[in-house]
Formats: sequence, C-alpha cells, structure tokens
Amino acid sequence: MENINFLIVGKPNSGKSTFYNTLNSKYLSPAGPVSGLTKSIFENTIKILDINFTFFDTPGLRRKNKINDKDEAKITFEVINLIDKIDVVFLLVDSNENLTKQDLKIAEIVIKRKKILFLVFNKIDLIDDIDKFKNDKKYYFLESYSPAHTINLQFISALSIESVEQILKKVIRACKIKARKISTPKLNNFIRDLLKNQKFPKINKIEVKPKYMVQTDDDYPRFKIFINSSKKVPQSYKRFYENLLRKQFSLLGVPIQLDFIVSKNPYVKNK
Ligand SMILES: Nc1nc2c(ncn2[C@@H]2O[C@H](COP(=O)(O)OP(=O)(O)OP(=O)(O)O)[C@@H](O)[C@H]2O)c(=O)[nH]1
Ligand SMILES: [Mg+2]
Repeated sequence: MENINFLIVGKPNSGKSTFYNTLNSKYLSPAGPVSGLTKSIFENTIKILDINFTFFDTPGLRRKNKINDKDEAKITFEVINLIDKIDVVFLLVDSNENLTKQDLKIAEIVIKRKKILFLVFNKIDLIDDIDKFKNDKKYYFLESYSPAHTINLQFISALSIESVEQILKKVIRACKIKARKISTPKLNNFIRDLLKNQKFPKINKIEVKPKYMVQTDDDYPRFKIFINSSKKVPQSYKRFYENLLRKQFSLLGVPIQLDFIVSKNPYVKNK
C-alpha cells in the first residue's frame, strides 16, 4: 500500500477545510465562519507514515431541493463521482447539530460503493461532557444503525488535533483490513467450528446451515457461502452470519459482502 486517496465531505460549515488544512499542516484551503466558503475541490498530496496521502477538500453538500445554482449542482455531482476514485471518506458532522437525513444518505452512498467510511464528529471542543457524548453516540450507532460495523466513528476538534498520525494510523489499519485475503481452509474451519457450536436460524422450519465458503477476488472482503437450502435467505440471516464472520476475523470498520448460494436441490451436496 503506497497511496491512499482521502476525501473529506459533509454539510457546509462542518469544518472540512479546517480539517484539510490540519491534515496538510498548511493553510491551503480558506476556512471561516461563512457557510458555503469552499466553492471548488482542493487536492494535495503529502507523504506521511511512508504513504502518499492525497487529501481532497470539497464544497459543503446541501440537500438537492436547496440547490438552485447550476455551479453548485455541478460540483455536488463531481464530489459524489469522486467517491468512486478514492479509498477513504471522512464524513464530517458538526457535533452541536443533529445528524441529518442528508448525512445518512451520503453514508449510504459511500457504503454502497464499498469504500471505507469514517463518520467524524467535529467541533468536539464545544461539547460540555465529551465522554458522555462519545458513549451516547457509540451506543446509539450499535443499537440503531444496521451498518454500524461497516463504519468507523471518530471524534475530533479540527482546530486542535493532537496527533494527525494517530488518525492516519486508523485509516491505514482499515485499508489493511479491507485488503485482507482469508484462505479457503481458514474459512471452512470457521464453518466447521460453527456447525459444532451454533444454532442457525430456520427458513420454512429448516435450519439453514453453511456448507462451504470462499472469498472472491474483489478489492474488498466478499464471500460466497453455499447453504443447504433452496430458498433465498432473508436480511436477518445475512446479518446474523455477517456478525459471526466479522467477529471471527476482526473485519470491523470496512464494507463486506456475503453472497449466499442456494442449492438447487438441498439434498445434493455442493462441492
Ligand atoms: N470550535 C471549533 N470550531 C471549528 C472546528 N472546526 C472548524 N471550526 C470552525 O467552523 C467554521 C467553519 O469551518 P470550515 O473549515 O470553513 O468549514 P467547511 O466545512 O469547510 O465549510 P464550507 O466550505 O462552507 O462547506 C470556522 O469558523 C472554523 O473555525 C472545531 O473543531 N472546533
Ligand atoms: Mg470549506
């Protein structure tokens, strides 16, 4: 891993340009209290921790129905397209404001495109009880946000980051997890142990068990799992299996995908 493309997005005034300048240790992108200050995409590459990081600062993203300017519509389109070309997205939110539907929509786009997502609560210096705030957010996400294990939560004050390297180390770790290849024997040992100790959810009164599993060649952890059923598995089964897999192989903070392959005839063994 030599290069990491790192995109900063979020609503206007969430602190993107401030964060961008802190990452670059240089005032490259004008920042200030006026909402909508950044009008174009800024880009800069620097070597940190032996990796070429290319940071992108972007104009604040607003809801479609609030945009009536052609230039803003065009740049919003460009920012969303940029997601395809990058490795990591830092989605900044102002800790003093509630998470909006717009924020969640951006998160959804990033997750769908199988990119690493950090949901970043910025301006944490303005919060009274920081520990309570962090715990509340962590609890909320684990309880109420189904892709919680796909994303990374981060709390910062872009104005005064103690250690940029510490944040970038987390990014590098997530990139490494995303690039992991788990051998077929390891995956099938996992299945063997599961079958010994685990009850599986039933579909039409039949316990649906995995029979064989492989990782694909994709650039993120994606698995094919052959099961003893001819029925399509429901979301709840996917989540159940995904949690076991993430736990076993420490696949946290990265997108993964499970493709269940149903047997045409469940009584015939798949190889
Ligand atoms: N207290 C505090 N203020 C911050 C922090 N980060 C940014 N700000 C302030 O928030 C305001 C907006 O910061 P910007 O970095 O310009 O925000 P932006 O997201 O780039 O805004 P747009 O370009 O308009 O989308 C500025 O007045 C910053 O000084 C922070 O961590 N703490
Ligand atoms: Mg800005």
